[in-house]
Amino acid sequence: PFLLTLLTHPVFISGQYWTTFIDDTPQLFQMVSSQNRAQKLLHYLADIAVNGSSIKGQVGIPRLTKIPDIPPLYDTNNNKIDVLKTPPPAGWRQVLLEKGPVEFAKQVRQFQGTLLMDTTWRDAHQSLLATRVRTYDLATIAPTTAHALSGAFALECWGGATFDVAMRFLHEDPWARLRTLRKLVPNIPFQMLLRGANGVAYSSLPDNAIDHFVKQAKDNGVDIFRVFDALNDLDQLKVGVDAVKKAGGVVEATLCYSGDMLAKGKKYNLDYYLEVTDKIVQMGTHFLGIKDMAGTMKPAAAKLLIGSIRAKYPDLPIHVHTHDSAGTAVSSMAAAAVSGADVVDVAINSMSGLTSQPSINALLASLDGEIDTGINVQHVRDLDAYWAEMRLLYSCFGADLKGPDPEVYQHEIPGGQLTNLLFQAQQLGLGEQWAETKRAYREANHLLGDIVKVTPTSKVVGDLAQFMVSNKLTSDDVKRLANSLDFPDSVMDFFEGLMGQPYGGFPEPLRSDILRNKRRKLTSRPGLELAPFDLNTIREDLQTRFGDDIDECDVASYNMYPKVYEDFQKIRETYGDLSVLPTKNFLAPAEIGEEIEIVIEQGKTLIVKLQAIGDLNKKTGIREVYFELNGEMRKIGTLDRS
Ligand code: 3PY
Ligand code: ZN
Repeated sequence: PFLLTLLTHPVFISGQYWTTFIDDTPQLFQMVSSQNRAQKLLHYLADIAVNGSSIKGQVGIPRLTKIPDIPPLYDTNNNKIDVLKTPPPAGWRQVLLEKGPVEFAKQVRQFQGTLLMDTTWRDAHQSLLATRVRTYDLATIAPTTAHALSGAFALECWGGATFDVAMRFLHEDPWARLRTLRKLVPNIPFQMLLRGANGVAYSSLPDNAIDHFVKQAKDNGVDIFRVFDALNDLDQLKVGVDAVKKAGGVVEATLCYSGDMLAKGKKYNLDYYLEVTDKIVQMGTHFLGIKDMAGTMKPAAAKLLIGSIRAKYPDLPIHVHTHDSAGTAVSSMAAAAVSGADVVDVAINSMSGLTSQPSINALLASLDGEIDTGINVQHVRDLDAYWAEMRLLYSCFGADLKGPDPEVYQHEIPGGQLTNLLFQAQQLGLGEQWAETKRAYREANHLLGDIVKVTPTSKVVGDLAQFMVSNKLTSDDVKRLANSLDFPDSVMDFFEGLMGQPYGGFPEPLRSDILRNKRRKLTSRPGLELAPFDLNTIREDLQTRFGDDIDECDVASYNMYPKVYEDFQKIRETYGDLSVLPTKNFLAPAEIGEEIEIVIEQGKTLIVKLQAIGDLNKKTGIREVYFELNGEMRKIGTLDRS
C-alpha cells in the first residue's frame, strides 16, 4: 500500500520526482515509513496470534490486562508533581558533570551518611525475572524515578546480562534503551556492570574491542562503570579499568567476594581481600566496588571487611553490592553502612529480596535515625506501586522461589544463576532434583579448586554440576575418568585459561587430564593472544549487509555477540522495532476484539484491533489474520508453524 501511495502521488505521476521531490515532500515518505512500520508490527502480532509467543522460556498469559498506572508523587506541600513537565531536582549527576570523576568520588566520600544505588533496572530483574524487563516498562516509570530517587548515588541500568538478553530475547537495541533512559533521567548517574576483559560477553575480546565498547557506552549515557573480573585476576580487570579511564568514565574497580570469609580455612579470607584491594588501589580507581554476587557476606563479615578496608584506606570511596539469597542482605548492608561504606545497593521493594538486592525501604527503616541516605522514603514507597504490578506482568519468567536459601553459604551460587538453575529444573519437571543440583554445584566448585563464581566462571561450575548430575558422576568419578570424559565447552575454556588465572592456580592433575592435547595451557591473559579487531572493516561490512544506518554502537554490539546481533537485525527487518509494543502484547497473543494502542513515535499512535483468525489453508499452510488498523481493515497472511 505504501508503494501504491507513492506511485499515485500527483508529483510522482507528473514526472517531477527526479528534482527535489524527496526533500520537498518528507511527509509522504514519513507516511510511507510509518505505514511500513505498522505493517511490520501487524506481521509480528499476526505471527504470535497464530503461533504463540516468540519468546523462549515459559510464557504463560501475563497477569495484567491493562498497562499499570504511573503512581503519583507529591511534594512537601502535598501538591501533585507533574513529573513530565517539572524538571527533576539536581542530583549527583550534576556534581559529576560539573566537577568530573575525581571530585565526584571525593564528594561522595565526604557525604555524611551512606548513599544508595538502585539496581531495579538491571540486577534485580536479571536475578528475579531472567533479565526480561523491557525498555517500554523502564521508560514508562523513568520520569517518576528521576524525581523519586533524585538523591540516589546511581541507577544500575545497563550491562551484565541486559545487553545480550535485550537483543536475543526482547529483540530490542540495548543502545536505544540506554539513550531513551538517559534522556528521561538527566539527574541521577547511570551505572553499568562491565565484565572486565570480556566486556558484556562471556569470554575475552581483543583490547581494542573493549576500548571501543566502553567509549560508546560512555558517549551514550553510562557514567559509572563497575568493572570486575570473575576470578579477581588483576590483569583481566585492568583491561576494563583502562578502557573506562580512556573513555573518561567513573571507574569502580571491583573485588568479587566469594563464600563466607568467616568460615574456618576459607581460601578467600580477610588477608586475601586486603591484598586484592591493595592491588586495585595501585591500579587507580575512583571507587572500590565489593561485589557479593551470591549473598554470602554475613553482617559480621561486612563489618570486618569494610571496617578493615576503611581503616587502611580512609579516603577510598567504597561501594558494596550483595544479594538477599540467604535473607541477611538488609542486615549486611546496614553493617556495611555503619562500618564505613559510602554506597550500598538496594532494589525497589517488589523487585527486591530472594536472589535480588535487599529492599530499599527495609534498609531505610534499618538505618533510620542513624544514617542519612538522601532518599525520600515516601517517594520510594510510591514508586513501588508500579513495580508491584510489573512483578506480576513478568511473573512467567520468575522461578518458584518462595524464601531464602539457607544453603547458599555452602553452594555459593550467585543470585541470578540460582534463579536460573531452579527455573530450568522446574521447567524440566526435575524440581525434586534441585537439592542434588545444588550438592553437585558445590562439589564441582571444589573440583575446580574453589574458584570465584560469577559470570562467566559461575557457568563453568553450573555446567560441570549439570554434567555430573546427568551422567551420574561423583567427584571421584570425575577425577578418575577425566582423561576420557567429554566435558562441556565452558569447562574446557576455563582450564585452557580463557577466563584468566584462578587464585592459587588450576588444580592438577585434573587440568592436564581434562585438557589432554586438545587445548593450550595459557599462563597469561587470553587477550594478549587475540589480534585487534579491524573496526573499520567490520563497520563497512555491517553497512553493506544491514544498511547505512549502522553506527559505532552496532559495531560494538556485533563485536560482543556476532550471531545474536545478526539474528536481531533479521528480526528487525521482518517486524520493525518491537520495543514500541506494550509488554503484554509483545509477550502473548492478543485476544480477539482486544484493542492495542501503539505509540510508534511521539504523536503517532496506532490503534490495532485483532478481529479474527481465519481457517488454515491446508495447501499453503497459511492463515489469514484480520486486524483493524486505525479503523481500516487489514489482512495478514501468516504461516501456521504448528
Ligand atoms: C553479570 O555478569 O551479569 C552479573 O550480574 C554478575 O554478577
Ligand atoms: Zn549482583
